[in-house]
Amino acid sequence: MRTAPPVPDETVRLPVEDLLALAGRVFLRLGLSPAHAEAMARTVVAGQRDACPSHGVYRILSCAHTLGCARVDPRAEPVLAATSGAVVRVDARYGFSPLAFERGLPALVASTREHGVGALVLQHCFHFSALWPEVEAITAQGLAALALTSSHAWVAPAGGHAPVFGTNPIAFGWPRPGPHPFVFDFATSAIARGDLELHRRHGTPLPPGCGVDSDGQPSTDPLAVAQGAMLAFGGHKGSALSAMVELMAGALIGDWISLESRAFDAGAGAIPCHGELVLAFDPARLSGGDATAQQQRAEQLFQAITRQGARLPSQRRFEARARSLAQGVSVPRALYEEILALAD
Ligand code: NDP
Ligand code: PYC
Repeated sequence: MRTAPPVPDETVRLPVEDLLALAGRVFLRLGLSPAHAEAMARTVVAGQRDACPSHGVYRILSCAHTLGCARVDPRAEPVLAATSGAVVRVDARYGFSPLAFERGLPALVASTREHGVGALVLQHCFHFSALWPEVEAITAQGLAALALTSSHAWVAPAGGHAPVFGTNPIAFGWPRPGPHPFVFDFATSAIARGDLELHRRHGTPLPPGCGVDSDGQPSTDPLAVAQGAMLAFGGHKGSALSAMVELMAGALIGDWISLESRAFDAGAGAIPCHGELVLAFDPARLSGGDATAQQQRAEQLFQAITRQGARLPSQRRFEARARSLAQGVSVPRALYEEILALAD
């Protein structure tokens, strides 16, 4: 089921570098430190470049809103704690998450190479991004990765009707020979909140099965669902996975679950504030000594999928990336003009 809203007809195309420069300028103008502005620009432009509109440059608007209403620190310097065993911990100190991830990545890679597995714990961050840029940064180092984060309590548990869970994405990456890793990254809700917001912005209905209104009745009206509850994908299975994300990326790491993040927000509608857990695995260390057989098995699996005409996750995204790099990144004109206005 395609849950993303239709892309508006009128678009502009910009070279990646130009869009990066514009996004960086806006973030600086909004008061971010240069390090945060650069990390944030890289993240939102990667999303736009890869045709992920819910986590592309549209997020500049939600960051601007958050800076106006929440206790985010736009200049917070993330603090990297001393590595303890295989665990690397970064306190984002209520800044945005991309810089905190970038600051923790080298220590995560080193820890994973040393122990075979590594864990990066991000705490106290305002988190708005897709997780695939993070798992791709890890697969680029020849490591496998699993990333989990909670959000605001927007999603009802299967069988219930009141929001408890965040949209709680799970992303996984496996390094492969060649330019692209195997990567998937999805919300455990039937639709990502970002896509719900875009449906609302464009005045289009949600696909059926994404949420209920405040009386618990099924609804395709994005506003009614925002005021009621979103639903997990796959019924009780998505609901259980979402609970796992709350436990692993919230309770386990000593940070907020989505109920707490939403309470902290107190109706402001800001970006959620919580933690993230990123796990990394060194295939060479875990293979039991036969890394070649390990890689062959993985490739055999991918071929068995693609040979029958099925596609691998992220293939659409990688194709969009190639297109954007060759022809420029497409941005809806109305959104582009809103972003330009923030730069002045
Ligand atoms: P989608 O449902 O769009 O895509 C999920 C994954 O499935 C992607 O890897 C996608 O690859 C793949 N896929 C889609 N269709 C197929 C297919 N036919 N065959 C094989 N693979 C397929 O993702 P969501 O809308 O659930 O999530 C979007 C983003 O929202 C994610 O990046 C997530 O991290 C982010 N998010 C962030 C949150 C946060 O708190 N920070 C909260 C919730 C979501 P492809 O992209 O190539 O289509
Ligand atoms: O799209 O569900 C979402 C989301 C929540 C926080 C960032 N993205």
